Amino acid sequence: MSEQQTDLDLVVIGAGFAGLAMLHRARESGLHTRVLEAGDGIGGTWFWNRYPGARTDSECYYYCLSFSPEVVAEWTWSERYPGQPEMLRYLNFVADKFDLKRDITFGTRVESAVFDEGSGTWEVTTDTGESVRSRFVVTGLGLLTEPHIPDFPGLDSFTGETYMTCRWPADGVDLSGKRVGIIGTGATGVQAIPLIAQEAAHLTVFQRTPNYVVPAQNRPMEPDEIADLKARHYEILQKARDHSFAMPFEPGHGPAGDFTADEQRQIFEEGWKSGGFRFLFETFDDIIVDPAANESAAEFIRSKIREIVHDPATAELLCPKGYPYASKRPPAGHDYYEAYNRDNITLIDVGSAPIREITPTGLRTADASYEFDVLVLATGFDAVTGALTGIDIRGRDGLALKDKWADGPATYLGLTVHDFPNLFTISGPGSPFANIPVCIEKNVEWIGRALDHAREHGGVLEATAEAEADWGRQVQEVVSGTLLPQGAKVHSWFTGTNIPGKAPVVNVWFGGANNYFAACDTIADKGFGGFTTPG
Ligand code: NA7
Repeated sequence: MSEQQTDLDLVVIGAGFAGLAMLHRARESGLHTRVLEAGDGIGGTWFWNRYPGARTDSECYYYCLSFSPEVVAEWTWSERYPGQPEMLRYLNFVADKFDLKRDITFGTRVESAVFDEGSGTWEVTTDTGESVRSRFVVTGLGLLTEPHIPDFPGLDSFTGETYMTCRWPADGVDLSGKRVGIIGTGATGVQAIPLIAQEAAHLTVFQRTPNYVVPAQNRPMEPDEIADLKARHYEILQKARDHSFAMPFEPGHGPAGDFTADEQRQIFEEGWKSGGFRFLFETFDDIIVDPAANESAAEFIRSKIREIVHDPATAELLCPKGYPYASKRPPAGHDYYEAYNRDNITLIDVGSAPIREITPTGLRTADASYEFDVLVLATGFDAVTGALTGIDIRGRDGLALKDKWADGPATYLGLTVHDFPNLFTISGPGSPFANIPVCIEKNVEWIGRALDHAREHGGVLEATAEAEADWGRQVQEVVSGTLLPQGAKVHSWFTGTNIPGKAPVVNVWFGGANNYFAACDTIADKGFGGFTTPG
């Protein structure tokens, strides 16, 4: 028997960065809110991804929440790129400071959310048999949530231990003395491989597509630096909000073509030393739009790989070719290429000889068999849409979101969907892929205003079909001027092509996070054009 509760203003799905920020904002508007969270604790991405080496790829002082000056003042980061345990401690610090957990129900997976036209409310049901009725629903499901496990024949026949990086046991895994095989060299695999190699007796890496990995250049944070960053936090935040990828970076040196090859190399060297995304955004301004600039950056990275990796055949296998740098989400490395100089690591190219099956003792590719005791799957996510379509969300006339999105997602601002009134999707498809916490907080601010507006105008806010179609056109148009769509041919989650059968469309906004924030603010300032309300 399901219990029914009818007195909620807002149900928030997910208790990661987005859910926590939304709950805090909703309380400011006096909304009776409940957060439903599948995990047994808060954290979302940082709750689930506990694999060795899991850490942020953005620097700590802008990969954080800004809504509370007290939190900014009181929390002190230890590393430039915090590890997963530190991120989880941070989010718990925020949640505890504002007593957020009292409104969060853990261990509760939302199975469906159905709009009832008669009452203008949503009925949300969970895997614990509960049913709650609410005027508004906000999803804070994350972009990279729904795990992708490739359909390898024989996966169940493996007699050793199998672990997904994104479901790594909280108590860790003892890999000492074991032969490990890992499939996947995306941002996750790139973080995990050096650490697994340190622990395991032997590590075999199965790589389908080599990535362009720039070292993150992690280091401890210094006390003076921390004090300075805290003092300037809101200035830094504004700088991030003014940046196309929501990072408080300096502009690049201009177009790469304005510089000689030697000058370019010197600037790339500086970017390499700065680390991570600074290499992409602070070297030249045209790397993601100009093929020649991109190839210069790509060739610089290849030269580094050849310099670092001693075995020339392994180095060549690690060199990405045939697709532009950053057209797949580029990982940040922590002694990644250096790991291949160990004598207990072997790199196998499963791009040219694909994995045919998992066997009881390992796996078989098109041309060889490999044995190991532990299989690690770092095979990515059904990104952006997967977590949303995994819930049976139904709008007007019983329309299922997954049917509406069968040929690709359609949203207005990545935040709302025509025919799904009062449903808001933080970081939904068509919103920016950029430094996520900054994007989340802008989304939350906007949704907070939208909820206030809806309550003042009849209680229902819905995107028009025209506004949604126009936004969809803009999402596709802005990306067509970049090299990013070319990543589609090498299974990029930006374009859905990492998932067999998924509609191959760009599902994030690449027209600049700054431009997106401005567009959202303008729409709210002008009274929510592109939306209908009853009154
Ligand atoms: P990614 O970046 O999607 O990487 C998944 C990896 O798994 C990638 O190397 C894939 O190769 C590999 N993969 C997937 N399916 C297969 C099959 N069938 N055979 C061999 N290899 C396969 O996910 P991550 O978790 O690493 O990173 C996700 C995001 O998290 C990242 O972008 C950051 O934003 C944080 P492929 O490259 O597709 O050839």
